[in-house]
Amino acid sequence: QPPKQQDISINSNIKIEDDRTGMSLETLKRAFQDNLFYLQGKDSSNATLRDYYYALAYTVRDRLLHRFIKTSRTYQEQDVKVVSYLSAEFLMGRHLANNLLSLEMYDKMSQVVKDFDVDIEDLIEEEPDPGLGNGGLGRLAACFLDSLANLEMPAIGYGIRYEFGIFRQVLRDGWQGEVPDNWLMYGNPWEIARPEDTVEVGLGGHTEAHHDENGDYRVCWIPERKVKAIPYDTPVPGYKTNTANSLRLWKAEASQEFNFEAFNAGNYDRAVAEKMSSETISKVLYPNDNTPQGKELRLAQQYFFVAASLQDLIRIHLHKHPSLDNFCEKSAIQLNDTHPAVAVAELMRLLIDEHDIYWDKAWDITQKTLAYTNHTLMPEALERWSVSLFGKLLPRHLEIIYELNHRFLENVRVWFPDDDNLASQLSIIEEGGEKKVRMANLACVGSHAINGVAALHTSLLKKDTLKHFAKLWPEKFFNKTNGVTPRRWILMSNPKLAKLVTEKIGEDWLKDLDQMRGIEKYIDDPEFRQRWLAIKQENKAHLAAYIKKTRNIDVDVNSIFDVQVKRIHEYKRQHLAVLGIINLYNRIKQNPNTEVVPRTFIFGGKAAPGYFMAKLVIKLINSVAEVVNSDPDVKGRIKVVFLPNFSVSLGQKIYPAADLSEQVSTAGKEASGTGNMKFAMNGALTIGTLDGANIEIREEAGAENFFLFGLTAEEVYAKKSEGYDPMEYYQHNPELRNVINRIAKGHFSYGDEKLFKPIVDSLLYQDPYMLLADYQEYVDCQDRVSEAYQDREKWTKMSIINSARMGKFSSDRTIREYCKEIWGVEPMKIEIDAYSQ
Ligand code: B1H
Repeated sequence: QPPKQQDISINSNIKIEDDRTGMSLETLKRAFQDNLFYLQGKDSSNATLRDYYYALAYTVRDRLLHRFIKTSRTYQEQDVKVVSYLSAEFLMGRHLANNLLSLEMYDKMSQVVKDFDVDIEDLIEEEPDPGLGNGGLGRLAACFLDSLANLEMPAIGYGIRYEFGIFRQVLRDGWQGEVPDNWLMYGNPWEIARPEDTVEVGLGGHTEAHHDENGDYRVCWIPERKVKAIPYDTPVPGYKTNTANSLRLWKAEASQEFNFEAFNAGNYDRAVAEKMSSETISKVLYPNDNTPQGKELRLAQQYFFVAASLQDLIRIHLHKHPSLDNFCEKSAIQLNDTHPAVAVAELMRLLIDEHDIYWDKAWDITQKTLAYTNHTLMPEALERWSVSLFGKLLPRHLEIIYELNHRFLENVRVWFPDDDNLASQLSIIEEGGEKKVRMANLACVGSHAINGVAALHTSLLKKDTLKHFAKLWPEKFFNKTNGVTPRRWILMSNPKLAKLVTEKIGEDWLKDLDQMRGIEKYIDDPEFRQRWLAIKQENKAHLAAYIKKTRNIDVDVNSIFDVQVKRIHEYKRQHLAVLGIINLYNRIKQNPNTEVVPRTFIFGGKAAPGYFMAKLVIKLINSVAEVVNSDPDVKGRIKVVFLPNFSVSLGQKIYPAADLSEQVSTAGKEASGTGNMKFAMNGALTIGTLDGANIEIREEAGAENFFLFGLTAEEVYAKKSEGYDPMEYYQHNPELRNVINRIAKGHFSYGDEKLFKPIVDSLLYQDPYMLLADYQEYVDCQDRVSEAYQDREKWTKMSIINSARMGKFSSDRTIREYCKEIWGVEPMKIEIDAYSQ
C-alpha cells in the first residue's frame, strides 16, 4: 500500500528510531511498507517478489545496524584483543533467514508479509546465494564467523569482495557448463561500503636501499603501480546476542579514475586499460578446490587482501596505542591455509620499513601474532610460487623472505649441525630446478601455532607433510577438529527437526550442541520415533518435489535417499559410488526379479572448470542415470539424480532429506570434511572410510551406528609402497569386471567406447585413489545398509543417535578451542540501548 494521506499524518508522530528498530508487529509492518515504498519505489499493486525481498532485507538490516555499530565501538573503547580471520574465501550462504532467526524476527516478519499475500520462504529464495568460496574451506570460514559472533568473541573476517563468485553450474547433455555468477547485479543490501577506510596497495616495481640519518640500513619499495582497496562490511550477528561482528571484504579499484598522464598524452586506450587491469584483482574467484592456480593474478589477489587488511589493523591499533610494540597483545591473526601466507612478509615489511622497528623485534611481533591452519595433505595442493614471478610482483617481500630464510636456516644448522637434508626440507625456498617460494614453509616459520583440521589430518601432518617442522617445533602443533554451525545447518535447514528437539529438551541446545544428547532418552518412545521419522519423510518429500521440478525425475520417498554432495574430485571418489550403482544394475539385469531395496542416489557438486577427469565423472553419473532411470527391468527401484549447482542454499535443502551420507574418500586424503557433520546432525547415517573427521564422527556416534568400509590410511601407504596393481582386483573379481566392462563397452555412451576410456584406463592402470582395492568392501557395506534400512524402527533409532551425539562437531566447540589455545581472545558482552531492544 502507498502511504495514504491518513498514514502520513500518523507517520508524523513516529520517531525514526522506532520505525527502524521497533519490534512490535505494528511497527514491523509499517517499516516493511515504508521500505517497499521509499527504497524500492513500489507498493503492493506493482511490487515483484524481488521488491518484497529488498523491503524485508532492509527492515532486518535496520535492526542489525545499531548492534553492528555498537559492537565495533565497544571493541575499540574497551581495547580488547581481536582475532582477524584472513581467508581468500567466505562461503556465507544467504543472509536473510539467518539474520531473521538471529534477531528473533522470523515469525513476526512471516506474518507481516503474509498480509501482502506473500510466503516468507519465497522471499528467502529471492536472495542470490553469495558464493565467495569453493567448498569446505570457504564454508568453514563462514561457520567460524557465525560461532565467533554467537560466543560474543571480538573478531573480524577479512577477505576479497569478488564481483563474480563461484560459477553457476548448468548441465548440457550431461556435461558441466559454467555460467558467471553475477551476484551483485541487483545490489547487495547486507553490505555497507566504507570508502573512508580505503587504503592503497602497491604492486611490482623495485627496491632502493640507503642508510638513514642514524646510519641504519633502510630499504624502500617503489611499486610500479598502486591499487585502491575499498572495504565493504557485512554484519555477522550472533544468535540471540547483541554482538554483530564484521566481515570486511576488499574491492579493488584503480588509484586514479584515469591515468591522467597517459590520458593527456593522448593515450586514452592505455589509461582505460590500466584502470581495468587494477579492477581485475577482485573480479573473480578462482574456481579450484584443493589445487592452487599458479597465476600472477591469483598472487596479486592474495597480496591485495592481505596488505589491505594489515594496514587496516595497524591503523586501528595506532588509534589507541602509541606504537606497534604491543600489536600481538591486541591482535591475533589466523591464516586460513597458505592463501594469505604472504602476511608473514608483509607484516615484517610494514613493521620494519614503514614503522621503523628493528628486525628482531619485528620478527617477535610477527610470530606472536600469526597462526596458520593447514587444510590439505595432497602434495599437489601445496602452494609454491616461482621466485621470478614472486619477485616481479613483490620485490621487497622476496628480499625479506630471503633474509628471514637465511636467519632461520642458520639457526637450524646450529640446532642440527649434522643434518643438511633437514635444512633443505625446511627452507622457504625450494632449490633444484626452478626456484620456488614454499608458502606452507613461510607460514610455518612465521607463525606461533600450526594446526590441522581433524585428528588424523594433524597426526599425518606431523608424521609426513610437515614432519620436519614438527621435529623442530613440536610445541607449535595443535589439532583443531572442524565443526559446523548448528544455527544454519539444523535450525535454518531443518526447522521441523529443530522444533521437535526444542519441544523435548528446551532451546539451549542451539548454543550448546552437547545438550542434543538429551534426545537420546526418547529413542524408546515410539511416539517420538514416529515424529522423527515423519519429519525425515516430509523433508524427503520436499526434496523429491525439487527434483521433480528441476530435473523432471520421479523419485520414491520410501527409497533410501543415498547422497553424495561435495566438490567433484578423484580423491573423494564419486565414481566409487557409480561403480556400486552399476553393480546393482547388473544384478537386476541378470535377474530382473532379484530383490532390491529401493534407492535414490543423489549427487551434487562442482568440478573445477579445468579438471577434465572430474568433469568426465559428472558426465558418467548423468549417463548412468539416463540408462538406469529408464530401464524397464529396474522398475523404478533405483534412481540416479545429479542435482546441478550444488551450493550452500541447495545444501540446506539436501542434508535434512538424506538417509545415507556418502563419505568415501581414500583414507588419508580428506583433511576433515564438514558435509559429513551436517548430514549426521540431520539424522543421516554415514557410509564411510576411516578418513578425516569420519573417524571422530564414528567415535562419537558409536561404531554400531556407522557403516564402515575400506583400507586405513596406513594400509593405503603400505599397499602403495608394496606396488599396488589394480589389475589384480579386476582379474580376480568377476562382478567388478562386469561393472568396468559395462562402462568400457559403451553401455552408458550409446556404444561409444572412447568416451569414458580415460576413467576406465585410470582405474585399471593406475588407480591412484584405490577404488578397486576398496570396491568389494564398499559393495558389501552397501548391502548391509540396504538390509538395515528394512528395519525402519532400528534405523530410526540409529538416526536419532547420530543426531544426538554430534555435539562435538558444533563450530562453537572448535572456536572455543581456537580462542583459548591459539588466539587468547575472550568474550566481550555488547550492551545496546533500551530503545533498540
Ligand atoms: C580444503 C582446500 C583448498 N583443503 C586450495 N584445501 C584452494 C585448497 O583455491 N584454492 O587454491 C581452495 C581450497 N580446501 C578443504 O578444507 C578440505 O579438503 C576438507 O577436507 C576440509 O574439511 C576443508 C575445511 O578444513
